[in-house]
Amino acid sequence: MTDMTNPITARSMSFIIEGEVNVEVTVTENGEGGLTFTVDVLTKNGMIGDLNGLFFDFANPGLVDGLMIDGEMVTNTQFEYDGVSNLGGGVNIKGDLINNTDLFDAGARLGTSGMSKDDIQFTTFTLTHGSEPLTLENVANMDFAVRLTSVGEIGGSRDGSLKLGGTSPDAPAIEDPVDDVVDDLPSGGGGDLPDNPPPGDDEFDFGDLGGPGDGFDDPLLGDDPLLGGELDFGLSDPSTTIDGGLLVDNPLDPGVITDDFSIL
Ligand SMILES: [Ca+2]
Ligand SMILES: [Ca+2]
Repeated sequence: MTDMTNPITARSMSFIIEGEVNVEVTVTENGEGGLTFTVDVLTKNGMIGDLNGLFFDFANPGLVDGLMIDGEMVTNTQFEYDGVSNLGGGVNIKGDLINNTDLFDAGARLGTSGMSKDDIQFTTFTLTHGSEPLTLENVANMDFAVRLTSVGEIGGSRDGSLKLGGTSPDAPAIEDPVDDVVDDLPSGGGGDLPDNPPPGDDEFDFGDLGGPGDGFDDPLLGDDPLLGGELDFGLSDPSTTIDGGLLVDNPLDPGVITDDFSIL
């Protein structure tokens, strides 16, 4: 189940590949590390077409080989950096929209060519990677192309075909819906506690504050009152674990962690 409550993993962007028909592509982070694509043929001047394939560039060359596409109408896929131009069955883009130095990196063939078996004006598929989560940045500002056959007036002969190209936009900014002292604090602090939480913040994460020597530099132990600080998260949290064992701060030997609970 996609967690739609987290905008960080549910960003979406849409753009239109324009031509004799327009094709709207929407890419949405699915909350599980995948990108859900929808491809929608928008009727233009009474014209429609059968979607045959979508080609696109991918920002990270190192991830291309691990990509996968899954969708009900997907009948073939290819992934090869600068190596995808022909998905078979006449679904190719070679020589029309691209130069030979930047071929497409990914392609999904959709249904069968022509409208006789499937007349696809809308479809969806999911792009994932075998080991890495994907974000919109992977497909933002990338070249896209769409292949259509059976292009023509609705109800007419529909004997045209199209190869259309376009470019995806910037990925929308990641919103910061949860006030988080770590990224809301000014950078380069010297380790002093801020006087108050920044507006909208309701808690601090002392373990992440400052750097070495600031008195808050151990996220497990927190600061130690015997060393002049005010807080001791190690004592207040006996469940703190290192390598699976229970450890506590030793009040008799400040700063030293131990698994000896008798000292408490
Ligand atoms: Ca490329
Ligand atoms: Ca078809």
